[in-house]
Amino acid sequence: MKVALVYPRFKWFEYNGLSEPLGVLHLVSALRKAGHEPVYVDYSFCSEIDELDHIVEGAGIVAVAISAAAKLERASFVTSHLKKAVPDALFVVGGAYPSIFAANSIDETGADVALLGEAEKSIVELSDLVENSEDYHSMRNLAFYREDGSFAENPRRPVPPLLDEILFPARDVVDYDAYFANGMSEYGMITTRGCPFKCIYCKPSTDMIYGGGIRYRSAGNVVDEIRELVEFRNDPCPKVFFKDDTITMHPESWFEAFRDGLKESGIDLEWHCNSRVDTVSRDKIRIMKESGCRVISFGVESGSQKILDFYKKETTPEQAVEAFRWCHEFRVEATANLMIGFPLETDDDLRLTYNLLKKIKPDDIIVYFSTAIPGRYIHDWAVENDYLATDTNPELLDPARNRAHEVMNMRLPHLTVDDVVSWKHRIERYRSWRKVTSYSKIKRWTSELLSEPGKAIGKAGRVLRGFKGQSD
Ligand code: B12
Ligand code: SF4
Repeated sequence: MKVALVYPRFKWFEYNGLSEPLGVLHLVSALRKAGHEPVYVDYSFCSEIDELDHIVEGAGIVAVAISAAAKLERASFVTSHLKKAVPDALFVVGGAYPSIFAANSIDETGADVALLGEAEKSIVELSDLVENSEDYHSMRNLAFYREDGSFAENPRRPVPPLLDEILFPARDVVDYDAYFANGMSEYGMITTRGCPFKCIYCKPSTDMIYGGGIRYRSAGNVVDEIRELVEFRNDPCPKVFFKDDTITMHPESWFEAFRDGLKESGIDLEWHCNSRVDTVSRDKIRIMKESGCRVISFGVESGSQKILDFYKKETTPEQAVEAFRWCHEFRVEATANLMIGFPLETDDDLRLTYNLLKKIKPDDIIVYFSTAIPGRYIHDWAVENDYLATDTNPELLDPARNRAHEVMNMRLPHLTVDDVVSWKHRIERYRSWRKVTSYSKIKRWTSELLSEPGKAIGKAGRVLRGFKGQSD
C-alpha cells in the first residue's frame, strides 16, 4: 500500500539549523522492507502548499511528523490541506510531540489517530491492517478518540532492545543537494536512543519517545552506515552530526572500535556531537579525536552549582573545567551550551556562569533562554510555583527562537528580562572574543577563507555583530 510520510516543515525557519528528519527516514526503510510503497513528502523547500499533492495522491495512509510544539501549527496547516487532497486516506500523526501529547496532536491537526514512540514496527503493523481492511483500533502504540468521544491510548510495545537490527534511514529519498544549498552542513546520524539522566528541563519527554534508559548500536553497525553513506553520496570525507543525546555514554572501547573500523574502511570522517561534561575522560576525548571528532557541544548550562542542582543536571562546574581542558589539549573544539534566565537565578549566579566561561575558554558558546516546555518537569514546576508567564503561545516553546528574539516564557522574581538580555549580550561579546583568539577557530576560518571566501566573510560579519552583543 502507498503510505505518504510527511515532513511538514512548510515555510519554517529552523533557529537551530536545518537537518534531515532521521526518524521519518527510518520509517521509510521499515515500510519498504515490509513490501509497502512509502513516499517521502518533504515541504522544506516548497513555496506553494499544493506543490506535492501529486506525490501523495492514492495514499492509503498519510502520516505526518511533529517533532515539537513549535511545529504543531505547521503540521495542522499541512494536514488540513492534505485532507482535502486525499480525503479517503487514514491520517496519522507521530514523532516526539504526539508521543508526549497524543490527544492535543489529534485535536490540533484533525488526524484520525496518533502512533506513539518509536514507530518502525507500528507503522508497518498499521499499514498491514489498513491494507487488509482489518480493524486496527486495538493495536499497540495507537491513540485515538472512540466514537463516544473518550480518548484511548493503547499500551505500548517494548522498545526494540537491539538497535543494530533497525534498518538504516532511507537517505535516498532526501534531496540532500537542496539541504546543503540551504545551510545544512552535516549528515545526521544516531548511535544510541534515549538518555538515562533526569534534567528537569528535558525529562520526562524523551522517555515518552524512547521508553527511558539508553540503548546502543555497536561501533561496527555505525561504521557500516557511514560506509553506505560514503558510497551513496560519493564522498569519502563526509561530515556527520551525531544527534545522540549523550554519545559519550559509549565506553572508550566503543570509540576505539569505531576509530579502527573507519580506518579499515579508508573513511576520513569529520564529526561533531553533544555531550555532558561528566561522561568524558581524557582518554575518551583523545580516542574521539583520533576517530575524526572535531567539535563537542557540552551542556554546561550554568556556572552556579545551585542552578545546576535545581536543573538536576548532576554535574559540577569543576567537571566542566576538566572536560574543556582535555578538549583544548587534543584540539577538539569545545562548545558551551548555556541556559540562562531560570526563575531562581540571581545576578550572582549569572556572574558565576560568566566567570566559568572565562575559565573554560570555550571555542564557541550558545546561550539559550531557560524555557518551560510542556511535558517536562520544569513546566510542572513553573506552573506549581506560578512562574509560568501567562502567554502560552507555542512559538515561545523554542529556546533557540527565544534566544534570537530575546523573549522568555517564565517570570523572574530576582531579575528583569533586561538583566538577562544584558548578560546574554555580555556573553555574546566574550564569544566573539573567543572566536578571534581560539586556535581552532582561527585555523578553520583561515582555511575557509581560501576554499569558501563567501562563507568565511559571512562568519567574520557575524563575529563583528557578536561584539555588539548580537547572537547568530
Ligand atoms: C535533531 C533534533 C532537532 C533538529 C531538527 C530535527 C529534524 N530535522 O528532524 C533541530 C536542531 C532543528 C531541532 C530543533 C528543536 N527541537 Co529537537 N531534537 C533533535 C534530536 C536531538 C534528534 C532527533 C532525531 O533525529 N532522533 C532520532 C530518531 C531516530 O528518532 P525520532 O526522530 O524520535 O523518530 C522516531 C519516533 O519519534 C517516531 N517518529 C518520528 N517521526 C515520525 C513521524 C510519524 C508519522 C510517525 C508515525 C512516527 C514518527 O518514529 C521514529 C523512529 O522510531 C531530538 C532528541 C532525540 N534524541 O531524539 C530533539 C527533540 C526532538 N527536539 C526537541 C525540541 C523541544 C526541539 C526545539 C523546540 C528546541 C529544543 N531543541 O529544545 C526545537 C524546535 C524545532 C521545531 N520548530 O520543531 C525535543 C522534543 C520533545 C518535545 N516535543 O517536547 C527533543 C526530544 C529533545 C529534547 N529532549 O528536548 N531538533
Ligand atoms: S538534557 Fe541531555 S543529559 Fe539531561 S536528560 Fe536531557 S538528554 Fe539527558
